[in-house]
Amino acid sequence: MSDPLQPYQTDLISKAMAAGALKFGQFTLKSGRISPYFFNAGLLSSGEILASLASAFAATIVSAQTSSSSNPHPIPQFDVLFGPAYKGIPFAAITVVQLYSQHKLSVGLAYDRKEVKDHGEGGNMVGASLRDKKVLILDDVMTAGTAVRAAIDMVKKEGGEVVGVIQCLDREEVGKDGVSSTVKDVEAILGEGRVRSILRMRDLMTWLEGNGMQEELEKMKEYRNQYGLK
Ligand code: OMP
Repeated sequence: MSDPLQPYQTDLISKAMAAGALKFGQFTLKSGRISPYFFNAGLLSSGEILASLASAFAATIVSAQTSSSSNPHPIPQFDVLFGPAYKGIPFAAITVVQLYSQHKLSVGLAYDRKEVKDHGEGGNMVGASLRDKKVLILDDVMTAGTAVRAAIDMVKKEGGEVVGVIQCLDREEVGKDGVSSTVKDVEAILGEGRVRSILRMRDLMTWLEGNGMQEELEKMKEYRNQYGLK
């Protein structure tokens, strides 16, 4: 079904389950789809779990940048990590620290605010300038790609070049038209191999299988048949 899980993936899934951030049941998504699972990244909210998340994000970025036969389209070097409001902000912040402390990679941090500030420095961007910079976007979940497209537009508007997108969870779903792949659509804008994630839906299914959660796995299969990548 999927590659074996990396230790950092298993660690993150187990901790997300324990924190209630990953739930199985019935949930209505932003897209209106009724899903048998939901990932609420806002509940990844303790020092212990954020440490796991930071190391998983940093490991995923570094491996995405390493060229090999299994990674023929590596993500290029970048200057700034951009975390869209709100959940992307703390996640990008912990990841720039981890990239520096664990991988000796120093990049800038930038994020937006949803409310435009009309005094002081003004505008809605905070942190490192994006102008003429290579920018990697980091966010929590991708379903139909609406949130990530908005972030790409924001970076471009600020004069940055988006070199890739990194998500905590790629739900591996088709786009709003019900046919196209969300990842492929975004990669059509950014280039092949430019969208990466720590976890994909198939990894959650592998985890469910390994943990004997058969009922949840069956519901995931049904959902994938309806909205998953064809
Ligand atoms: P798209 O904009 O359709 O890609 O959906 C991504 C957004 O959906 C995320 O930024 C969340 O706001 C929300 N979401 C989750 O947080 N977790 C999920 O498991 C599913 C969704 C969702 O509504 O699709």
